[in-house]
Amino acid sequence: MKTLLLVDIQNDFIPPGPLAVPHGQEVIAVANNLIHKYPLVVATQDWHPHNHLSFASQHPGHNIGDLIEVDGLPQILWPDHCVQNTPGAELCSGLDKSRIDHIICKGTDRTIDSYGAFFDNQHRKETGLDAFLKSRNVDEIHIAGLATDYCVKFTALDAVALGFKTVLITEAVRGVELKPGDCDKAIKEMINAGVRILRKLPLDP
Ligand code: VGL
Ligand code: ZN
Repeated sequence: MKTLLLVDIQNDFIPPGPLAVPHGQEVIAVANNLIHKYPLVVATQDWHPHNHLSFASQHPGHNIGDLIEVDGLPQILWPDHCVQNTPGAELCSGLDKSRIDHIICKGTDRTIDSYGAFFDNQHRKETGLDAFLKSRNVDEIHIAGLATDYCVKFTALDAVALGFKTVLITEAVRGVELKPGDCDKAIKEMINAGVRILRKLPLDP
């Protein structure tokens, strides 16, 4: 069984959100088309407490984009984003939510960031996505959403490592690209790990 995984298609990641992914809004229409082509659709939400330690605002003297250490792990500092129960954390208003079967929240622990949909960044805690997909006999995951060089990448790498056939649909993802080339690099990493790349789904017969 196949599932479509919609990664972090949330208001704060779409222009003019605080952590807007350039052209992020373009994935909404693509996702709305894809949603009808899968028997199961799962969405993730970045879902941070207001004082999450990935926020630059929690580290006086540091700026957005700085790389620091939190709890012994490297951490890029982001603008405040996807704070639990705020409009910015909601799935984008244009996204067709009626066909989303299950939602996974991540990044809920103040002290640790969580780019991937399966685990936090230390692989200490699971989000429940693996167990949910296995309970539905899912063996193949097709990934769409934001951001190619962070959450999408880590989700795809973890999916392969967990034994899922994993497909990245490139027309349905966009990246942050803090440094030029980050998205290409992320896609190469995914290919090397065994992720299949599909530009778009084949047209209906
Ligand atoms: C993400 C940065 C911080 C993402 C989440 O969804 O790619 N990026 N939090
Ligand atoms: Zn986040």
